[in-house]
Amino acid sequence: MIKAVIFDLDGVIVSTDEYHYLAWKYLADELGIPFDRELNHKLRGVSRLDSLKIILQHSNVDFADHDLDELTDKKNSYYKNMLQELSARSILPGAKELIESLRSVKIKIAVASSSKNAKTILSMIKLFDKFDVITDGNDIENSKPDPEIFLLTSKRLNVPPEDCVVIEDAEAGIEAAKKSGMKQIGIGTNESLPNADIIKKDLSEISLNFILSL
Ligand code: B16
Ligand code: MG
Repeated sequence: MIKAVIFDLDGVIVSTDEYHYLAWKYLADELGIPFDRELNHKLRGVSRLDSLKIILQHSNVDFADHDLDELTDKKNSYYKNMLQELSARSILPGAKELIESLRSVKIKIAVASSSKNAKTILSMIKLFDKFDVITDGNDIENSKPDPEIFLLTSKRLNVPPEDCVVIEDAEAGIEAAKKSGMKQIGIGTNESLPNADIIKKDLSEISLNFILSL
């Protein structure tokens, strides 16, 4: 029986996935290397440094020619500038309603985000206090698709993996949830998340009864 729901943040609760895309696009254009939405999809749920490595690999540039820390810092500063526009209006459809209905029946809820900006974002959209546990990119060594973030979150929630369901928009996140032994719901389409057991367009398609039926 489901005792906890673990939400991804970017692209599930809040529309910051678009800012990640725009910030990487800005950096790639500056470097004169290719970057499009298809490649961006592979970066969902992946850490900042690993995302940069994927972008550089696709351009065949030599890593040694670049200071990777300088480039990830640049991308993060573009991204953080965009975050200034964030408000409660950036919360994606159905998120607030699902969070409130889970809280009303005392199902535990957590955020497990690869982002090191996750807590700032949750404060800005005024959802920080709603979760029993928030695990983010500062707490882990290995980002999704490694299961570390979900296993740590399950431990902090004191709920075993088999009683947790993960809601994710990333291929890397679905893979990480599977490896951790949790059920998963993909947010997207069958094409964007071919490995997810269940697919929903957004959180407005997920009811409390649906969660209880899993
Ligand atoms: P940051 P999630 C992930 O967040 C994003 O999907 C991914 O695009 C980003 O590279 C990663 O966080 C790191 O974010 O640069 O802010 O530390 O989807 O796991 O909530
Ligand atoms: Mg995501």
